[in-house]
Amino acid sequence: MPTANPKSGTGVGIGENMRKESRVILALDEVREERALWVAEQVADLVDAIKINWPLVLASSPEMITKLSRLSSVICDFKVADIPNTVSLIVSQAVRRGADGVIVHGFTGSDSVKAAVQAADGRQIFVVTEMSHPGGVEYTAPAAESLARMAVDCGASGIIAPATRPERVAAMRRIVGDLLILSPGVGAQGGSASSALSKGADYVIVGRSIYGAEAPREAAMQVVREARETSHQ
Ligand code: O7M
Repeated sequence: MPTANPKSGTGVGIGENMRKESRVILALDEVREERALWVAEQVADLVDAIKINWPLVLASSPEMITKLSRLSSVICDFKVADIPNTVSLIVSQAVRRGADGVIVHGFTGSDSVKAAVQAADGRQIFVVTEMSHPGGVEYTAPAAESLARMAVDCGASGIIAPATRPERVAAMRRIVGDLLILSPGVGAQGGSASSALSKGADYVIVGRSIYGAEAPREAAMQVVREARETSHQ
């Protein structure tokens, strides 16, 4: 059975970095609000954070960020891509709602990424480098190395790199040193947790194969088991 409040149970509170235990982050793109909350409750003690993206925010309300933050660390995946002033406004509002981290695009340039880091006020900013879908090789892949270097220079906490191309995770690791690497594309997009983690990812991001499963807790446990086995190799 899920525990009541894993966030307080592990001492991860507002403004603190997310824990690193299972190394699995749930991408909660479920648009049925009730089911989304049920899935979150089912897996909150298993995953290190819950990532919320536009589908669930638009299907419910920004209040969902606050609700989820009572269960888990929350990363707002708004892939913010704008001028520094607008970036700063968006990041501040996400933090005000309870976000522990916010994901931004890097192609907007270093001034926008620095504005995000400043507005995050101690919370974590993650910068997208190469995207995991097939189209990610067209424009993001050629720029990924320089986006990763820029993320380091701007004081970001980490980057996003594709589990669908684990060798690219390894390439990004060589650039970012000990910055965090969060790796989406596991399961539904064809990537595996073990290959992304063994190539240098700190966390894998998993969506449909957990929240879309008939038994999300069992599905999450399966990924957590795979991640744990990889960590111990
Ligand atoms: O496991 P899935 O495919 O159902 O979900 C993957 C999640 O990761 C989903 O929320 C995507 O928006 C996100 N994502 C990618 O799939 N690919 C990327 O390159 C980047 C992200 C992401 O999280 O960016 C921060």
